[in-house]
Amino acid sequence: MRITSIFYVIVLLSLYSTIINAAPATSAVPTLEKRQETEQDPDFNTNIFKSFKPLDITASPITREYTLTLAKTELAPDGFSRQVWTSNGQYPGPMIRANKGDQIVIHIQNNLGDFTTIHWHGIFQRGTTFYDGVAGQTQCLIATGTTFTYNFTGGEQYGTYWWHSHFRSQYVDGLRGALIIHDPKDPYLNDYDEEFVMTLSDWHHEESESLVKKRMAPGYDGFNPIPDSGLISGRGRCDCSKAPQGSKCVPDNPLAVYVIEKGKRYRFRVINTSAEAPFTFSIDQHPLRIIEVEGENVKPITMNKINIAVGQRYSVIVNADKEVNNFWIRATIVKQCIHVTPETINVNSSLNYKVTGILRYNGAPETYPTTQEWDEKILNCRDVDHNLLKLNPPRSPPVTPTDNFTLKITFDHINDVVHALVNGSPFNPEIYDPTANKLMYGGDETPSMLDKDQNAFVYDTQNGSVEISLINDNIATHPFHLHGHNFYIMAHGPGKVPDPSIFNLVDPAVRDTITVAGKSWAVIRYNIDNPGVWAFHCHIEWHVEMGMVGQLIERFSELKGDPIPPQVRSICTLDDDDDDDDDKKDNNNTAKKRSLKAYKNYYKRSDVPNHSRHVKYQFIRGSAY
Ligand SMILES: [Cu+2]
Repeated sequence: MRITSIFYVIVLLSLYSTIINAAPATSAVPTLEKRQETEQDPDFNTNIFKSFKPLDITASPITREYTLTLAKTELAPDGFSRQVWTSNGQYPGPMIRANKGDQIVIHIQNNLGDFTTIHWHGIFQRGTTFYDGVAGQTQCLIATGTTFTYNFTGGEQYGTYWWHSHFRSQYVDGLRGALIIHDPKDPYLNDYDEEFVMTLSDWHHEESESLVKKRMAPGYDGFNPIPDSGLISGRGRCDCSKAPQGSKCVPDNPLAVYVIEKGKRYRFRVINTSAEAPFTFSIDQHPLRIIEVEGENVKPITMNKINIAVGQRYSVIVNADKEVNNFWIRATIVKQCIHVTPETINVNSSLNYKVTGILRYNGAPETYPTTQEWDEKILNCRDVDHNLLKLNPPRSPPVTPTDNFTLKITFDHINDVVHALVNGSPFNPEIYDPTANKLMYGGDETPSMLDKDQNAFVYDTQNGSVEISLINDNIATHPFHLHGHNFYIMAHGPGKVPDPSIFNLVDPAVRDTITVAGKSWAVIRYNIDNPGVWAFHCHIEWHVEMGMVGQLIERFSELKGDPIPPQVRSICTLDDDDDDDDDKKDNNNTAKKRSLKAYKNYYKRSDVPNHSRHVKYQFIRGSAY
């Protein structure tokens, strides 16, 4: 064995022993560390409350291999017991970490009793669009009882990401976790001593599938389902006195507690993993020094409160320079952004919009804080002012885009069901025949052959750039997330007509998720440098189910020559013809076949009018939201 190989093995072994302790040393495929704290407290993953340091640097990039076992488990994140869709028994799912350039191999063992796909939110998937995990766009469904392996690298990417199911509304039920890529050359490495991850989310006591059915029931005239609670890193508190009779609910559920050492500086990576809720985030008496936004280092800027929309992430440095005590962590759901009418699902929710956790200095008593909130008020649904987020080092946007599109977002009724429309059409995922399979090597379609309800936007210019104008023609706020790229935010403003005279052509903010306010426009640009099929969608999951999704087909002339790996294609081997005779003849693949059959039957039974394909559009009423 060559010395370099021995070194490699030693590095690998030491890594596994430090970050993955659940697996025996001999196991070929280690599982992620189990993060249950004590036997008295088995309901929560708790390592998310443990600080960590950057991973050891390796001489060259290495492969990091993980297994996520997905299954439903009874947990009570806010005191109320329900079936939570867990990963390795945990909610939130385990944190996945790697260094810049590492190969990340993740085996998904699907024991959910349902189909799934997993998306790596923010990772560009350069050259691996088929590992982007979007059902109906980049891959077929992972059947229950089977394993599927994602295998990708972040390349030059670093920063704070997350992973979540991208099939139906599953992530809302718990299939979500953090994904961190450390940069050994992080310019701020000396500005902090340790790191924490913190996930924010709204939480529902009813399973999301049932909420989607109500949201898309014929004649429904309310807004998105009101959450029952908000969670910080999987912990929150609901009002058990309002829980339905016969349910299991334990009051005074433990809150999220982050323990810090006085004198140290901490990098908090804060991720909004909500179905809908935007949060205003702050820590009493502790200013937040922003250093990273969605995988982009920024010139540090200090704020006391920041708004974080669904899908967005911030790294902030918190200096433990106050007296040894307890301080409130505040993640307040921005009420102004949650629309409610008397008809709205769960309108009688006892949701406490003021979600809290505790920042506890080591040595402080285990009591609740008595600290006061920062004085300033943020009462809107806007992002942190883009003009304050300056890249470090600076980068300029494309000056003359070669391709441009307009996406106009509206709501309307189709057969008395409210849908979200992109340029007049709700997206209809073709889950048996994803776009990548149609267009990439071995597929027999061209982008022009895609149906209108595929909401495809096609550009094929080498060394070109794209400009997208988003026109939000309704009163709701939409956090739009782009797959495959970060984008430059050229400008945004009220009305329906973008104003190029206010575009920032010098130093605009760059991120992968932007909030577009009600009755407003936003214009973004990016370089055409990543062939693939990229989703572009509102990250409010209810709106996704209603159709607020586009697909960007980037550099088709290269895509059509790129093969999809056999293991990815193999889960699509089943056609969707309902022919029982065929089933009898074909004894291969029976588990998957049965599974697919079950899914199709489920759809037949389902009253979710999600798939409006071949339905004649019938616009009955005017605009709705
Ligand atoms: Cu939306």
